[in-house]
Amino acid sequence: MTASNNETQKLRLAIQKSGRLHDDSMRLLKECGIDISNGVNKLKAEASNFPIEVFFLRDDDIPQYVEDGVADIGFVGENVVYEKNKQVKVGEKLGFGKCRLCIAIRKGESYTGPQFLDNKRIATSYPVLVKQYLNKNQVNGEIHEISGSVEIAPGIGLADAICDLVSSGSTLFMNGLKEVETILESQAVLIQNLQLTEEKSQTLARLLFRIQSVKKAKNNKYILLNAPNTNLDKIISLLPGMKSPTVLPLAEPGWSSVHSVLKENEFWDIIEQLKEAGAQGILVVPIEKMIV
Ligand code: PRT
Ligand code: ZN
Repeated sequence: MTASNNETQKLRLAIQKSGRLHDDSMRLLKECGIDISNGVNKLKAEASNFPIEVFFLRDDDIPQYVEDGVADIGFVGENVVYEKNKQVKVGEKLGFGKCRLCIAIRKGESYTGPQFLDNKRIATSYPVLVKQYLNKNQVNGEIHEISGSVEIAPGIGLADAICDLVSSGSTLFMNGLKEVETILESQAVLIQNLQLTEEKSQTLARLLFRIQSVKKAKNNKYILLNAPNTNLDKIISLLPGMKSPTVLPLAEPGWSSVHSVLKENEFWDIIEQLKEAGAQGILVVPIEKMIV
């Protein structure tokens, strides 16, 4: 075997160079224990402790690079993936970069459903997705592709409606527009090349395992509380836990310490019920990683 055959094939990951997804992408790698602080230059960086190389690119270019195999995988918004429509596998949702692709019209107008858009001019940077939406609804809108500041188009008489990404809604509001349809809910996702080598697939599986552990940890909280033994069964029944809650006797007779894991979204409801059932000294702490 030659030396080069012995070398690990690094998984090449494309992330956004700068912009809304850059920091979260870097943070996710860090939370996965991947250290790429060494040797960062403008184009690419290498991890010191994982067989991965990171390429920094414009988000619009990432699907093409992954289709071509210049990068093996990428982190990019679903909005870009579906607009570019490249031959890539769309995988794990990453939990950041959340937004929606919406149709918006002038605030004063009354919206009558998709037919409102018939023969209207729609300004957008997402012509492919808008065309699909119009076709699905059998509407004949006129698409005007523009690359930025889409929200000003109705105000300057360039369009009757727009289709753009929305997160807080303040851009639409400030431009006298209102959302009338959501055509895509989007967040950052992992995309992958369709022909990864066995070795790269294995590295990807290791990376995915870490990403999933980080995501699970974010969606869960660790809870510790003191429970009167008289109400222990009731309190335990309120706590799902990874298997079942841990119960330890307290120094004070008649009391136990109960430890468990709660889902972020059911957390407030359960806390209230625990208090009603006599739980005291409730501590809720974040979980850094969660391996199940
Ligand atoms: O330079 P490069 O091409 O890489 O970056 P870019 O300028 O094309 O993209 P960037 O950094 O703006 O966004 C990258 C990705 O972030 C998008 O493709 C989405 O997947 C995601 N994302 C999440 C958003 C938003 N939220 C968002 N709110 N992308 C853009 N916006 C814009 C939107 O276009 C509008 O102008 O923010 C404005 C609306 O925001 P609100 O909060 O006022 O509703
Ligand atoms: Zn872009």
